[in-house]
Amino acid sequence: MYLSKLFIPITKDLPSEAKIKSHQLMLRAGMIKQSAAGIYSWLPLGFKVMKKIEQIVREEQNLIGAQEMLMPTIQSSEIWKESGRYDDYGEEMLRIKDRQGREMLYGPTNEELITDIFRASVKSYKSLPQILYHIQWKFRDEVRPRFGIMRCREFYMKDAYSFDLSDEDAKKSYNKMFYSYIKTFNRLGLKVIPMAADTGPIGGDLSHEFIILAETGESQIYTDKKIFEIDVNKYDSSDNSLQKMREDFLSIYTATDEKFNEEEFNKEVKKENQIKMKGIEVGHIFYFSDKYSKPLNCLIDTKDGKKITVKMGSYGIGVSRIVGAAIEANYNKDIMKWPIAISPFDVVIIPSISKNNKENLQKAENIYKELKKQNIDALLDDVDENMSNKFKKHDLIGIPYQIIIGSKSEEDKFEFKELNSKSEILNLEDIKFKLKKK
Ligand code: 5CA
Repeated sequence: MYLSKLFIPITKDLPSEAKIKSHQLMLRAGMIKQSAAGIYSWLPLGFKVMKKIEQIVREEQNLIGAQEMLMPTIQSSEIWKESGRYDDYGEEMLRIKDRQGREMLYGPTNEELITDIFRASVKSYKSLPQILYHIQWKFRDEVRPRFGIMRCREFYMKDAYSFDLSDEDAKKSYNKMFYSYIKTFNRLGLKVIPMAADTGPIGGDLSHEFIILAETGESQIYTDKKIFEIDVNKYDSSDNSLQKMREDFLSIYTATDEKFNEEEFNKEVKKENQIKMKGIEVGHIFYFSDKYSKPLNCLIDTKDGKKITVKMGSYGIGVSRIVGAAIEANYNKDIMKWPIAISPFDVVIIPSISKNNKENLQKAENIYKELKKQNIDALLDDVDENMSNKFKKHDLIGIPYQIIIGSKSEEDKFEFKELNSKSEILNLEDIKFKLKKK
């Protein structure tokens, strides 16, 4: 993509409510545009990042055997009345009447709808276990939407639902999802901490939040650095291995404000390992047994002819929130550096251009074509402006690698720079090799 063709309305003017780095950066780099309070349009650059996150989430869900489907955003109130949550959900639920006067709602989550689909389709123990998921917009009428897309009203979520015959099996599904989440966030290039959590309006008695450390987070976190040393690749998806993984995580001190105990923390965690920081919740998993299947009468025939309620859990990832969280975790001293897996482009080519010297642009175009052949997604900054402005702009866009064609480059060697590190002078073959390795 040539930068001159990219729809990227970079702006300097920021609204006063843009208080945190990610909100400011996303507006300034033209990634999103607010269309109403807590409701945003995703412009090409922001959309591209979000789609990359979505695809990694999808691939990791598929790897544990979860099956993708798609449920609508608009739901009927009937099933919510059956579960008892139509009244409980309160003002956070956006309620709509259709032309027949039927009560509808914009889904804030899908436990009821998926249970309704399941009870109509599955009757026998032979069809279990199952994990179904979709990636769909949700609406929650937050009292105080803030921080841009981090706490907004309309947001994009991956929500998965597991169905099992027994509570014991349901906990195995829960462990599988726990494992998948750690792998997902590792692939996204984000350091995540699983924390035992309260279940809130979703319910149940077992729940974990997945938190990314960032000063602007809403949750206070206390933990031990050792948590980042657990290598999830040493486990596999067998029940025993997953149980061991859960125990290994459990053995390390983690607490939010509500559960924090200073004395315990100092006893269990060495001073130099102590982390006391704010964090952003990017995922949340719940095990709630038959909280929904019971009122919705979702019954399964067992092998010995009995009828039992199906045991369930639900598992959310805030796909759109992760875009902001990744910025909060990586934007430092006015320089943004995307983790390569979710960067909007793999590399940006920045030629120094002037009206009477088009030679650098020509070189840049040749490099661009070469990279394209190798499936390397490059952005070519063909805009005619001075290099210092260009660098400022790219500090904002945050593509982690730059090929600079200017005063330091030679006939067939170019300046190759990873953001926040020293540059090297390399020929194109070496640059391609380096980029391919990333
Ligand atoms: N049904 C369950 C799991 S599928 C559920 O809805 N869980 S949740 O309420 O914790 O939401 C899942 C994830 O969505 C959260 O971890 C968070 O990352 C994201 N999320 C929740 N509310 C918002 C919001 N207002 N704006 C942006 N993202 C949000």
